Amino acid sequence: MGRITPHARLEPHVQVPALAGEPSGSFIDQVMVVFHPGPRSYTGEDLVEISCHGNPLVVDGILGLIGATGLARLAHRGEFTRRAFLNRKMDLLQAEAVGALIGSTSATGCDMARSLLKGELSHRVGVLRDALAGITAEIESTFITEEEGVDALDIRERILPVKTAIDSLLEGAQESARLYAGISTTIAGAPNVGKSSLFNAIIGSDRAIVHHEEGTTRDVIREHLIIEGVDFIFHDTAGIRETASGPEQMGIEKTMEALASCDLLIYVVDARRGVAPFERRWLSQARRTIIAMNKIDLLEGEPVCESGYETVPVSARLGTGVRDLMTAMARAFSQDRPRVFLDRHILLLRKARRSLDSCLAAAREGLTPDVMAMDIRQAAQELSLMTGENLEGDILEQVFSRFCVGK
Ligand SMILES: Nc1nc2c(ncn2[C@@H]2O[C@H](COP(=O)(O)OP(=O)(O)OP(=O)(O)O)[C@@H](O)[C@H]2O)c(=O)[nH]1
Ligand SMILES: [Mg+2]
Repeated sequence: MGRITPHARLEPHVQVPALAGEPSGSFIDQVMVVFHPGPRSYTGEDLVEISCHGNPLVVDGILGLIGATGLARLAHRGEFTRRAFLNRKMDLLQAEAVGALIGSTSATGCDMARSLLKGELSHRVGVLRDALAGITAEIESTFITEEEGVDALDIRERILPVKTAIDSLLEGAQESARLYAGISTTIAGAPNVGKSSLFNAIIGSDRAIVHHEEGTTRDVIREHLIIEGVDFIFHDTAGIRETASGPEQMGIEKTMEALASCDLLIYVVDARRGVAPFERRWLSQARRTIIAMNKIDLLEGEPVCESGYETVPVSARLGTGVRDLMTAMARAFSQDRPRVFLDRHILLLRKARRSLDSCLAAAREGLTPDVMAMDIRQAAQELSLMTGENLEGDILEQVFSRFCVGK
C-alpha cells in the first residue's frame, strides 16, 4: 500500500519534508506535511496538511494514495469550515466570512469579508443580543416575584438604543452587496463626446476604438480597475441619441440597460456644448452620476456645470483632469465599508428590527410588559440565528453548500 513517509518525526505544527509514493520505490511527489493536533487546528480536530507540487495529476495521485487506505474520503463542500463551526472554533458569521473571502473577486469584497472574519460583526451582534436577553430576563423575573418591576416606559428607553444600533448596521446594506462585487460603472453620453477616449485614459490602454466619426462604439466594452482600493468595473457604451436606427439603435438599447442597472454613471459631455435638455433624463437614470466635461482643451472660458451633479472638467486626449475624476469616483464609494453585506444577515437584522418596532408600538398603545417581552425575545432569537446559535440543520446546509470543496 502506498504511504507518505516523513523524513523526520512529526512535531505539532512543524512542517516536515516527506515522500509520497509506493514503498517499492516509485514515488509520486516530494511533499511537505504538517500535523496540527486538535484542538489547535482549523477544525478543532487532529488535522494533517500535505503540500505538493501544483499539478492536478500529482494531486490526484496523492488523493488516490490516501483513498486506497480506506481510512479517508474526500471532504464535502465547506466541510472543514462546518466542522470548525460545530467545534466552536468560529461562529457562523465568521464561517460565512471564509466563504465570502474565497468567493470575492474584488479587493473591496476581500476587505469586507476580512472584517467579518475578524469577528467585528459577531461582537456587535452578540452585545445587542445579550442586551435584549437581559431585558426579557428582567421582565420575566417580575412575573415570578410579582414585585413592582420594569414598566413599559423603562423597556422603551432600553430598546431604543438597540434599535438604533440595528438601524446603523443596516445602513448602506443595500449598496454593500454591490460593493462586495465591484462598482459597476457605465461611461455614457452623446455620440462623439469622447467616451471611448475617456475609457482608455482611465484604464491606461487603448482598449476601445476611438474615431472622429460618430457611432464608433456599438458593443459594450468591459474592463476592471482598482482605484484607491475600490473596485470599478467599467463599461464603455454606444453614444445615446434619439434619432438612431439599425445596429446603432441596438447599441443604444444596450446602453440604456447599462444605465439603469449600473451603480455609477460617468456621463460624458462635450464641454463646449454642455448638457442638452434632452440628456437630463439619462442623467437621472442611474443611482449615482458624475459628469465628465470633456474636451476642455478645445474650450475657451469656463465649462458650464450642471446643477445637482458633481462635475469634473477633463481632456481625455491630453489626460488633464482624469486623475481628479478617478479620485471623485473613489471618494463616492470609499466611506466606511458597511459591515453587513450578506443577504442572510440583512434579512435577519430586518426581522429583528421589525420585532423591536412591534415592541415599541406595544409600548405606545400602553400594552403590558409581558406582550412586549414576546417581541423582544423574538428579536434576540433573530440575532442568535445570525451568529449561529440554536440553528436548524437546513440553515447549515444552505450556508456551507455554497463553499467550494476543500474549505
Ligand atoms: N480635442 C479633444 N478631442 C477629443 C477628446 N476626447 C476625444 N476626442 C476626440 O473626439 C473624437 C471622438 O472620440 P471617441 O472617444 O471615439 O468618442 P465616443 O464618445 O466614444 O464616440 P462614439 O463611440 O462614436 O459615440 C475622436 O476624434 C477623439 O480623438 C479631448 O479631450 N479633446
Ligand atoms: Mg466610443
